[in-house]
Amino acid sequence: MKRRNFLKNAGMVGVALGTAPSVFSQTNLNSITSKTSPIAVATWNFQNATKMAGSMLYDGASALDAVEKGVMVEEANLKNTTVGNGGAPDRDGNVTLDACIMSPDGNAGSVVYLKEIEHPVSVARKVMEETPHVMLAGEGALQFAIQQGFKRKNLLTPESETAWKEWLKKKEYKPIINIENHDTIGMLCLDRNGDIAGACTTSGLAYKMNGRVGDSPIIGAGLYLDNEVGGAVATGMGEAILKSVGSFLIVELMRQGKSPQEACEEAVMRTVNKDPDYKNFQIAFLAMNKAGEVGSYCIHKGFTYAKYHEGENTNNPSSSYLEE
Ligand code: SD4
Repeated sequence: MKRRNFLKNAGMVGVALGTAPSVFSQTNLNSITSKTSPIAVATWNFQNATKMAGSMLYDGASALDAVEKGVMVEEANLKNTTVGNGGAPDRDGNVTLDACIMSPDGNAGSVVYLKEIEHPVSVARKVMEETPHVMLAGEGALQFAIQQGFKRKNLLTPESETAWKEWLKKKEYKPIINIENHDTIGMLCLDRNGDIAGACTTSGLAYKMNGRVGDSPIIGAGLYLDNEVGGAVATGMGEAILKSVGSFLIVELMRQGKSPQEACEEAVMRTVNKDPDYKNFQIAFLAMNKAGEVGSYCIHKGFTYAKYHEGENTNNPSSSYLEE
């Protein structure tokens, strides 16, 4: 019955398969997904990123290549103070970056507390492809990046430095919902073969404690996917997302037959029901299943996601638990 719901939700009634989604044969998967045209979705209004990834997908690129190049657009964007170059520093003035990537075969790579490298997502991909590990941190991650040919760069822009010095005058650590700390990019791509890949990259919460790592580079929290089911990404207060392992939860709920929308709603409600402080922070999830259905949900109004599909690049408001 649950499997039937999954197929129904995915708009594929009539595709008769005798097994649960988790055990679909590759042949059946391919026949399902070849009906879906490529899609790129990303947290927030990052239409330059979805355009990059989406056009690559339509040109035949793999989901993995498209998702990496897509999020790199924001890593290089100096105006985005929550990702990559130009990211806000921690309270001691260090710009430390977190990123992860997952490929359709279930492989994953991640870097945390990486300094001086503009494209942490590409280092995460190298961790995935060139090492026996999933995650590298701090000094080790930097050493590895340099060995792989990445160049060191000062990522603290004069603008970010000025803002940080201004912050130091009061040292008030209070993320403002949807305004401060608002531009982490999590992206999911579905390619022509029907394969899904995902990435998530951030400089984390502005003026965080030195050493703090959020949800974004943690497989299962900031990003999770299973190529037999779909994927999910998260943005917002990383501590809350870490505690619910939200992206993993969403993928497992989709596996059980929930639509991406229903799964995102249930994940947000876990936090709302358990954390009495939920009105004081934002969390948001974005999910896509194998049929290209997309869902999103957040606590506070204001979260949007970008979507590139069949030449159309759009910004889409997410529904929210609270109306204000
Ligand atoms: C973090 N989730 O480090 C990230 C912050 C974020 O948009 O999403 N900002 O907690």
